[in-house]
Amino acid sequence: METAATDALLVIDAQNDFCEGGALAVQGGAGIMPLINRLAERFDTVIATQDWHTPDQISFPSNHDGATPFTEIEVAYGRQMLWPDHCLQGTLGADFHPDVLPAVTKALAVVRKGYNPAVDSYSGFYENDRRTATGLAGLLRDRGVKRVFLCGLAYDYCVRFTAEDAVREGFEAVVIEDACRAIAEETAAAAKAGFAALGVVEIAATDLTPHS
Ligand code: VGL
Ligand code: ZN
Repeated sequence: METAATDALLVIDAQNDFCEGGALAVQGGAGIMPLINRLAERFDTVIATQDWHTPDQISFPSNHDGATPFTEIEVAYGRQMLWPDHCLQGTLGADFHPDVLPAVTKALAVVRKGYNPAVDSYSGFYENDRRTATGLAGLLRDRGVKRVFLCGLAYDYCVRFTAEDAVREGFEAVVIEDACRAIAEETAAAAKAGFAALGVVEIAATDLTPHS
């Protein structure tokens, strides 16, 4: 698959808290950073997302009496998974992983998400209420982007929701599978099914050839 000038690489939540030793560590998370840097070199447009929560974030167990992480609660916009408190604004855990700095340096924008305490946000396009837009779609359109390639963390949550919203927003979406890592097997399988249903394409990094 050849890249085009109208492609963008979306680097999803390549942050310390999603890597080994972080608050919501994804197995193998840090290991994909060198590949993400190599990918970023091949795209004219790179945009990063950054999970960016306040302490009163609704998906934090610490804000619900007796709640445990990885269980679901009912909130105003539907069911919401509780996650270990993570990616607190201004903390080391919310920083980009040091190994991905070349890609983040190349990024023309960092789109932050999850900063609304009452609504979690997996997708880089919309908060989990599915109504509040981050502005990413407009940014991409204004730049003439037609197709987005996705990499980062986590495959089964923020990569998945961003890829699916990209298609809903009228972009082609291509997930670079070996440049992602998932939180859990079962949700990774659900992501795959969702991708197939919505027309999100999956490739390996080696399938990519840069445009001239
Ligand atoms: C993510 C759960 C909570 C992600 C972020 O980046 O996939 N998952 N916050
Ligand atoms: Zn989060």
